[in-house]
Amino acid sequence: MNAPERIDAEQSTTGLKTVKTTCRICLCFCGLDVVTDGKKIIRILPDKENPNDWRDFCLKGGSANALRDHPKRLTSPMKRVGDKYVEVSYEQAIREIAAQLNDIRKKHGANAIATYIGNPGQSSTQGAAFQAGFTAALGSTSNYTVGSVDQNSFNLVAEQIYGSEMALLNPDVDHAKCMLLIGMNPAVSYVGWMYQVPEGWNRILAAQEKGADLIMVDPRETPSTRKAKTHVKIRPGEDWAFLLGLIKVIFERGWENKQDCADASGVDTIKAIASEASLQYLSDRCNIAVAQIEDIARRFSQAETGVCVANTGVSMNRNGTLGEWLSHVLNLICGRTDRKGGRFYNPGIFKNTMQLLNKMAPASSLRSRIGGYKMIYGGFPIATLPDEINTPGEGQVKALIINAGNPVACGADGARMAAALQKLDLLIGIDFFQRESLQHAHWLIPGTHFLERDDFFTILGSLFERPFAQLAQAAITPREGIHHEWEFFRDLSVEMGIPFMGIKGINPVIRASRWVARVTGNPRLAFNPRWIWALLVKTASCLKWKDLVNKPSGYFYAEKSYGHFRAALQTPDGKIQAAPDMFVQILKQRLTEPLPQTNTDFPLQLVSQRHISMMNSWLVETVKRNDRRGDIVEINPTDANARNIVDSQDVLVSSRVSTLKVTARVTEAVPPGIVSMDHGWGSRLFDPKGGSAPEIQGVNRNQLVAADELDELTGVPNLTGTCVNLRAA
Ligand SMILES: Nc1nc2c(c(=O)[nH]1)N[C@H]1C(S)=C(S)[C@@H](COP(=O)(O)OP(=O)(O)OC[C@H]3O[C@@H](n4cnc5c(=O)[nH]c(N)nc54)[C@H](O)[C@@H]3O)O[C@H]1N2
Ligand SMILES: Nc1nc2c(c(=O)[nH]1)N[C@H]1C(S)=C(S)[C@@H](COP(=O)(O)OP(=O)(O)OC[C@H]3O[C@@H](n4cnc5c(=O)[nH]c(N)nc54)[C@H](O)[C@@H]3O)O[C@H]1N2
Ligand code: SF4
Ligand SMILES: [Mo]
Repeated sequence: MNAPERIDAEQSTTGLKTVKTTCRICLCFCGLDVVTDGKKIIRILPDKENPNDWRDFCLKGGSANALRDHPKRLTSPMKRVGDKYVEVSYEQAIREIAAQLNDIRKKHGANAIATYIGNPGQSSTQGAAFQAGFTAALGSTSNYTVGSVDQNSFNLVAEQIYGSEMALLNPDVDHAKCMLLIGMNPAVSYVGWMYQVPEGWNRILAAQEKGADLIMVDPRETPSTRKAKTHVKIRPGEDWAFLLGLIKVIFERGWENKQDCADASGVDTIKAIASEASLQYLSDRCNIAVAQIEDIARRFSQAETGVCVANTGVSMNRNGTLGEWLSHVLNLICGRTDRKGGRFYNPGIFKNTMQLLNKMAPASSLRSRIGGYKMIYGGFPIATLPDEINTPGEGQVKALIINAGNPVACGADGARMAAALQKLDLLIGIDFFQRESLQHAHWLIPGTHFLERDDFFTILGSLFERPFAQLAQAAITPREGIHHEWEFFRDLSVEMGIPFMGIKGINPVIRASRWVARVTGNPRLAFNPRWIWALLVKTASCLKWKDLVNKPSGYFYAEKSYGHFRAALQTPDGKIQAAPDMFVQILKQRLTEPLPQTNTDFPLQLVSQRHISMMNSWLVETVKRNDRRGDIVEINPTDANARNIVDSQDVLVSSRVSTLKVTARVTEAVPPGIVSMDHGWGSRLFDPKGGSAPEIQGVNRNQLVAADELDELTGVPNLTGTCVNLRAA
C-alpha cells in the first residue's frame, strides 16, 4: 500500500510523457500516472490527482509493465502446426479461425462453440461487451464465466431478492458501528469485490480505532483477523449455519427492525425456519459456541449502525449461495439495508441502473445441458465444461474460446479440465501468455495489456462507493500485430458473417467504418467501444463526454448519499424478497442433514489464501524468489504431531480426486482440522515463440477439488473447505 512519491513533470525536458489512467488488476481501480517514452513504459506511479483512490496503489499496479514487456509475451497470433507454433498475421488468423468455427457451426450447431471469460476479461468493459456481442451474433448459449468459481452467488442472490443480478450494495465502512466481515482478507486482497471501497482496509481499521466493533469470521488467522477486535473461527462451508443462528437469536430476543421486516416480503418464512432450527445444531455445524453466536447477534443487532459482508471465503463452496443470501437477510432484519453505516446503493449514472441493465442483459432462465444449472450473469458453471465436452449429443462442445482465463488452475479438478480441453476440435486462447489452460490451444491470440487500452467503468456506476466518473486512457499503444480483444470479437463476427451483437445490418456498417478508418488513418473511426460509451453518456445526462476527456484523473459527479435502493428495486412487488423459494428449499434440506461427520479418510479441510503480489494465477512471474509459496501447506502442530510430520518436511496432500506433493509448514495460524494452501500456483508458463522448456510455478492446489460436488444453485465447487488428508511423503 505504500506508494512511492510521484516525480512531477520532469518529462517535459526528457521527451517523456505521463498518462493518467487506472489500474485494472483488481477492483480498487487505483489511479496511475504512467510515464512513457511512447514505445516503452518507464515507470508507474500513483496518480495523486485521482480523487477516488490513489492511496490503494500497490506493488502489482506499480510493476504492471513487467508483464507488458515480458520476453514470453505473445506478440502475434500463433497457429499450432504439429507440436510447434508458427506466427501468422492477424488477418490470416481471423480468416482461418472464422472458417474453422463456421465449419463446426454447420456440422454441430452454434452451441458446439463455447466461450469462457476469465477475471481480467470481465475487468475490461470493452472486451467483455464485445465478447458478449460475439456470442449474441453466434446464437450460442454455451458461455462459461469466471463467476462460477467466485461470485455467482452474489449475482444470483441479488437477482432473487432485489430483482437484478447487478444490484450491488456497498458497505459504508466509515459509518458502521459494527462490521461483521465474513470470509474476506482485506489486508491482502483489499476491499473491493462487486463493490469498491477505496483504501478500504485502512478505513475499516480507522473506524475500529474510533470505536467501531470489528468482527471477522475466518477459519484461519490472517493479517486481517490479527488486527480485528474479534476473530471468529468457523468451520469452512458452514457460514450459513452461523448466520441462521444469528437470525434466530435476533428474532427470539425481539432485536429485529420491525419496520424493515414488515416492509419486505418473506420475512415471516425466514422467522419460521429460524424458530424451528435448533441453535445447538447450527452451532455444531459451524463449530462456533452458542454463547458466541448469542454475543455476536447482540453486538451486531444492537449497534447503532452496522454492516455484514460475506465475501469469497463464503461464496466459494457448495453452501455459498445460502451464506451470501443469509448475510443479506441479516442486514435486512437489522435495518442495515439501504442505510447510512449499512449496505447502501449508489444509483450510478442512469435514472435506474438496475432497470437499464435488466433491459440490456436480462437474467436468463436457461439451464445447462449437463446438470441443469441456471445460467447466471450470462454464463454456465465452468465446472461442468469437461462433461459438456465429453458427453455426445446435441450441444456437445467442440470448440472453445478462452479469453483472459485459466480454468485449469482456478477451477475444480484441474487435471480433468486439462484432459477435456485436449479433446476439443478447436481451442483458441486470448491471453498475453500461454499458460496451463492453453497448453493444447490450436490458436494463441495475443491480448492487450490493460495499460494499452481505454476503459469506462463508470457505466457500472453502482460499483463505486462514491459517484465517480473516469475515462481510463490507454497509456501506450499496443505493439504492431497485437489487437484488442474487442477487435478480435468484432472482426471474427464480421468474417464469420454472423450479425455482431445480434443486430441485423450492423456488419456492413462495421465494414464501412473500418474502411473509413483505414483510408483516413484514424482508427477511432472504425466501430469501437467508445461509440457505445458515448451513447450511454448521452443517455445518462449527469455526465458530459467533454468533462470525461478533460478530467483524465476522474471526478465525483455527485455526493455520496443513501436511501435510493428501495425505489430502484426490480422485484415484481417492488419489495425486497427475503425468502426466495429456491433458497428456502435448499436451506430446509440442509437443516435435515446429519452434522458434518468427521470424514475418516479425509478428516482435514483445505482452505485458500491469496498472495499479496499475485492476481489469481497471474503476476506469478513477478513474485520474488524468497516469497514463493506455491508448494506449501500450512498445518497446525496438533495435526502435524498426530501424523509425525515436522516443519519443512515433504508431505502428500490427498483428496478424493488427487494427491499432491508439497512441503509442510507447521503453524498455529491454522487451527486443528484446517490446512491451507495458496491459490493461483501450479500453472506453467510456456514459450511458444522461443520453444524453451515451460517454467513450473508451484503446485495447483485446485487439482484436489472435486468437480462433481457443486453448489446446486450456482455450480460453484468446494474451492475452499475441500476434505483432504496429509501424510509424510
Ligand atoms: N493480492 C491479491 N488481491 C486480490 C486477488 C488476488 O488474487 N490477489 N484477487 C481479487 C479477486 S478476483 C477477488 S474475488 C477478491 C477476493 O477478496 P477476498 O474475498 O477478501 O478473498 P481472500 O483474500 O481469499 O479472503 C477469503 C478469506 O476467506 C477465508 N475462508 C476460507 N474458507 C472460508 C469459509 O468457508 N468461511 C469463511 N467465513 N471464511 C473462509 C480464507 O481463509 C480467506 O482468509 O480479491 C481480489 N484481490
Ligand atoms: N482454490 C481457489 N480457487 C480460486 C480462488 C481462490 O481463492 N481459491 N479464487 C477464485 C477467483 S476469486 C477468481 S476471480 C478465479 C480466477 O479465475 P480465471 O479468471 O480463470 O483465472 P486468472 O488466474 O484470473 O487468469 C487470467 C488469465 O488472463 C490473462 N490476462 C491478464 N490480463 C489480461 C488481459 O488484459 N487480456 C487477456 N486477454 N488476458 C489477460 C492472464 O495472463 C491469465 O492467464 O479463480 C478462482 N479460483
Ligand atoms: S492491483 Fe494494486 S494498484 Fe492495481 S487496482 Fe488493485 S490495489 Fe490498486
Ligand atoms: Mo475473483
